[in-house]
Amino acid sequence: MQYDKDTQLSLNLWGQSALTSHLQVDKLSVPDAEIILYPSYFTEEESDGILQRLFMEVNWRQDKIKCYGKEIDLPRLTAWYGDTDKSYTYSNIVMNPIPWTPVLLFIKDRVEEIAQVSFNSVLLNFYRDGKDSISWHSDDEQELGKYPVISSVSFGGERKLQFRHKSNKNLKKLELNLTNGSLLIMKGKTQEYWQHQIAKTSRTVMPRINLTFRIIK
Ligand SMILES: O=C(O)CCC(=O)C(=O)O
Ligand SMILES: [Mn+2]
Repeated sequence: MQYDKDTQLSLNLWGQSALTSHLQVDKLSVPDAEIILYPSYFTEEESDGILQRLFMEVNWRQDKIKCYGKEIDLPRLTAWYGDTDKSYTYSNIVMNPIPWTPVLLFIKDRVEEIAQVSFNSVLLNFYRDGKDSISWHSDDEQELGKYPVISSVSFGGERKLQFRHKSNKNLKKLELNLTNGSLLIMKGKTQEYWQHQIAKTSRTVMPRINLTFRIIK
């Protein structure tokens, strides 16, 4: 699998606005997927401030899932915000969104600038330490439509996002470092052909908050 590091030049060929053309971008050359990573989309200063506010202001909840008939805590805290007429079912949990807050609207505006779509909801995950995780899955719920555009923003401790192809076992796993202030865009066939996860780690990692902006149809 190749991993292309594109620069501002190729981005301009893709029609990037002058406002964002200074950004470093890694456009991955992966079969059956469109994955674009901006490692420093938000500055460190912005990211640290946003992390504090999200930590304090978000209405974090501890959801449970059924596993072999037993109820267990999801290994992370979550929250669901967005346009209030859109509910969403996730791991058999029905999420009713809380209305947007100023800090979430600030992040949403910045992300939409580059994703060139309008998001109507965001799922937030809070990984308290290395024991928190999200296991292999695709963001392929029916409500998201066939080729969803998902913008994933990370603040706080760096974690690895892994990708594996669902059927082509010749393709190696792909691993991306999601740094403080990074923006990852997944679109096209990515969710149809690939799964992703944040595995647990025994390394000492700082708390991390991830937001995945989505469009619920
Ligand atoms: O925390 C991450 O980077 C991934 C989160 C994710 O995959 C999800 O919420 O669906
Ligand atoms: Mn996901």
